[in-house]
Amino acid sequence: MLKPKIKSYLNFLDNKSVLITSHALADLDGLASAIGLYFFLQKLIPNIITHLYFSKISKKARIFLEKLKEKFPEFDPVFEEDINILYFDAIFITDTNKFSKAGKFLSNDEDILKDTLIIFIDHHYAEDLHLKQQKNRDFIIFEDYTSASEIIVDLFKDFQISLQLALKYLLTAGIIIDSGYLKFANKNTLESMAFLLEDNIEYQEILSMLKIEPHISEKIAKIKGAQRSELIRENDWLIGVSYVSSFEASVANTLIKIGFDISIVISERKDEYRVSLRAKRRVCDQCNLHLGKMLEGISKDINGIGGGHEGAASIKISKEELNIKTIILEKIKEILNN
Ligand SMILES: [Mn+2]
Repeated sequence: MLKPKIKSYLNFLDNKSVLITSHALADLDGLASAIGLYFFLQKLIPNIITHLYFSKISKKARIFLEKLKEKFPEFDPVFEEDINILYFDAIFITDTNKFSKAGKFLSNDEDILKDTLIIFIDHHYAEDLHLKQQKNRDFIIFEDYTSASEIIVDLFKDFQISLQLALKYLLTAGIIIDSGYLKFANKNTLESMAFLLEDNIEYQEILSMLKIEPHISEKIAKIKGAQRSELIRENDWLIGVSYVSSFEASVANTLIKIGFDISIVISERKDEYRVSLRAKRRVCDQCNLHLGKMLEGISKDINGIGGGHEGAASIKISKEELNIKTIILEKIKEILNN
């Protein structure tokens, strides 16, 4: 499916100006898949004009990229500093399945871009989005992949295009992060890893490049989040609910590490709530719990933005919604009791 699809765009993309970007606050997988695609398209289509742009890059991704450039000074994907979105013939958005998740520089202007071809490349659950036929919109979605980086690896493989060493490091890092250090890996994840690690790549070196001592504020958030956590028992499942002012995702992971089966961490920001959820694989499997799908459903009811994976998802909602905790908890209990 991948190769024919890309082939169908070859003629169109020749001599065209193409923007490659990722979701808002690009993480390592977003960054790696976008940069990988940038080099792939350059090699595949000789006369394409590629532009890379990220409105914001997460700290972890930024630090990894800095370390990578130190190790490979010749690796230098060019990031645009300022772009005019109307300038491009096509826009690729990686690690993203819908417009609203792309950087704000795009999200405010979907109508303006109705004549621009936009291709989403993603591995997140996408409802029936990719089935909907929309003019100038295309979706390359592999829901069973643990990372968008793996889709890019497939592109290089399918078209037999070689990857520079630095890019292999970067894509490997993208896969490691999104697969939770391979905890959520499947056959495809490991095949992609094996392909990338063929050369003299030091896997352990990539792991150490990924290590960042958390800032003291994050460590405090984790500790406070754990201290404040409320234990709710539903059958034999232990649900942890906690409140922090930031680092909700990190705190949600911490709660799972200390023994909760499901964690819900609510962070009150200036004009919205951000809620991170995590669940152990066992509860997802046994109870058919898919946090991403669940939060997408809740989003529709209460007008939030939510989604994600089976065992890790998040939702943003306006502060007018006063009982977000109850809404999420009720939904989880309903699923656990089914
Ligand atoms: Mn991803």
